[in-house]
Amino acid sequence: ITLHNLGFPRIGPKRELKFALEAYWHGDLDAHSLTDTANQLLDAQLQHQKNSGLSLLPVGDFSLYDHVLDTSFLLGNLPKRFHTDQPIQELDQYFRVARGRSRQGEPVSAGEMTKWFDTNYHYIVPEFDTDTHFSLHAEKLLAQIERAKQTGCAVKPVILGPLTYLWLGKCKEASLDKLNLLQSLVPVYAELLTELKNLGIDWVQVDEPILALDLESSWKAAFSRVYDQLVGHSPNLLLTSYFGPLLDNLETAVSLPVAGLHIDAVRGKAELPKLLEHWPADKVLSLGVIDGRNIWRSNINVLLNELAPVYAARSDKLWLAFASEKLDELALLGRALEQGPDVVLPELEANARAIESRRRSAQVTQRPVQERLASIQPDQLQRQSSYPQRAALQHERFRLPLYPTTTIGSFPQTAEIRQTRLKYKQKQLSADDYVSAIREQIAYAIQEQEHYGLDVLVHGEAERNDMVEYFGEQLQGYAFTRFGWVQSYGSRCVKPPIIYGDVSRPVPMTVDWTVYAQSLTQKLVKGMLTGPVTMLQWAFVRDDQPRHQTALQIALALRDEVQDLEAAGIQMIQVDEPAFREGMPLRRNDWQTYLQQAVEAFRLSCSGALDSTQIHTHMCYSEFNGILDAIADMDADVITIETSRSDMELLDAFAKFAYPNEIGPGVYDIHSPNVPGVEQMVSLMRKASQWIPAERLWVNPDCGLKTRQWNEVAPALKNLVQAAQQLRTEQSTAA
Ligand code: THG
Ligand code: ZN
Repeated sequence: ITLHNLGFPRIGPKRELKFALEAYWHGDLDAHSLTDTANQLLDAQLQHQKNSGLSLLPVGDFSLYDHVLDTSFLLGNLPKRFHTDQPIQELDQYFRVARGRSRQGEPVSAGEMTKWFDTNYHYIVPEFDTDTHFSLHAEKLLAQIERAKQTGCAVKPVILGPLTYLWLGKCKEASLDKLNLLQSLVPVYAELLTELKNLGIDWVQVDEPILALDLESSWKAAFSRVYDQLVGHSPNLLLTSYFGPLLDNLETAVSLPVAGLHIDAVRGKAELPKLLEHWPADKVLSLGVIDGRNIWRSNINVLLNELAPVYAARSDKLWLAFASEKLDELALLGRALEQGPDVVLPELEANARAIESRRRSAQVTQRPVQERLASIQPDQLQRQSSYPQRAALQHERFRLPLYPTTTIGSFPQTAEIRQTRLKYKQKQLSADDYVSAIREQIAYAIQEQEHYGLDVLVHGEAERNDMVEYFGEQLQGYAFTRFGWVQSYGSRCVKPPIIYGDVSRPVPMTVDWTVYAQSLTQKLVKGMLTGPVTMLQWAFVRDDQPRHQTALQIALALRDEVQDLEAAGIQMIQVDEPAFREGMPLRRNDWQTYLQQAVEAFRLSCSGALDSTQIHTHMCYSEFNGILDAIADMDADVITIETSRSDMELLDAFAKFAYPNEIGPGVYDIHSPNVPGVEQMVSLMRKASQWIPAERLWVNPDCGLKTRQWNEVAPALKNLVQAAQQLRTEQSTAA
């Protein structure tokens, strides 16, 4: 049996890559040292995989920022705005596209970022236009292959397939059919594969995860055209699909002339019999049998029972794979299949005991939570009055100017703030001293915001490590890891909490900090919560009850928090749902159920608020096409969204849909260190006001500011306030 994995976490067990990158960007590390660190990490990762007994090592999955961006470089596809006559180091050119600037260079708009399928990972969107042509730049990949060969193991290069690459990209010209680009793209892939063959590579993993999506027939048809052209002078190709079952793409995938096919046998388990029925005897079938999307231990004994007949029927052409760390489970499974379960009986028994003890744990069930869940009433799922009625009350109460300004919630997480939290966690700081230190930070954030002239303030979230982890830490039913880092984008990582049991809120979670912030200012302070859909989506969720049930438990806890904030005098409360869109199932067939349940959970968390309390929500990087009715159905009074990197294009959809409530389209791209100018923001808002009436527009950055520094935030927000003032003046002279 061949054991392999599809890729390996690249950031390093202690986030070594993150720290090296950030040091490089700050000018504390030179290019040579960054490359050194990256190579050391890569070597360690390869060694680790080798030691786990893999038969094939993946290479090409490692990246300094993002593997889709690497593919754009590999294929020579850089947007024109990055072309420059200046001599520029390749590394700096790379970070210009990723971050909108090189180490010292002039700012440039960064490549757009968007979510990678239904995950919390973001990739840099390839850009295409009618002039796009491709050329091969494989030096980096070839160098990595050389390094991997040093291990003495067989090496399996991993590349993003041509169809998925095109599918992920974006055309600046609407008239361009991306599939037409295949003509110039496929020869470049062919050239690459020929080179790999000349290097003596036996297998190449070609990732085509779009096979887990609903594809139009033109895209399905393109698969056979493309792969017919590619197989000729290539090493063996392992066409690789993941993120879900193949469903209607199964015939397409099976009929391709490639030497092997990898499928997601966790989410796609149900179609395994059908696949085996059609399976050609000479073709490799690789099964992704270990869940890479969750942390729960695999039930090896069950897997073994399922796989034993498959193995018996076709042992020579069966591969088993896992995409990340649980390589030991994979090794155990491989040995049990090959040598028989008796050889590894103690390990199998230990696995069974662990599974059983989790099932029986008394920590999992909380009766009162389940009873409350069972007695949810329909009136708990809607606000007392409709939006127009609430808006009238709220506007009367708040008396905000036209184009009110606000921020999304977080302010810079300075080294000092991180130190404070760390010291408190390590008990080097007493609870009293911790509270004073955080209060000082809150006071500073409030004072700064007043100074910039913002209309609606926030407390700044100095007490929060992460918007999901922070709440999880205060809820029952949650557990945490110390080093369970997952890359989110570039150097940014998150540590998803683990939901293992029924969720409840022992005590209020945000009330003290928010009330303190409000006590410091005459302006309104917005309370700041993370919504139930996002709390669920960004955690490792228990797999022993339906996800929706867990979402509703979280929603009930948040509902209590909303009511406590309100009772403490807070008049605006933001319930963030940045993961709302990413939680969407990949297949259209499953959307309706998801959306209905997601909206229900959100509404359960907010609808306890009075009409005169303004509920905000926020979403990042969302593609709203097709889900606007659900977004409207959430019935938040105000929604702030990401639009700045996409030039307000998104608002077109909101306007066509006639979105009924208030919107704050982000005008400041906070993912880049660049400071936006007043004119730039005014012109974005002018564009917005062509689509949405000015009375329903807010002016704000497009996400939280925790990753920025105060010296970037201060000029940017002053400009933002000035932009709003200019818009008000324009509006009143026009009237
Ligand atoms: N939290 C979680 N997921 C997210 C976001 C989040 N996904 C989407 C979006 N926000 C991604 N953005 C970020 C922004 C900043 C950070 C992570 C994701 C970040 N992380 C710290 C770091 O990398 O240094 C570590 C966090 C910590 O200190 O605990 O700053 O906000 N769950
Ligand atoms: Zn955001």
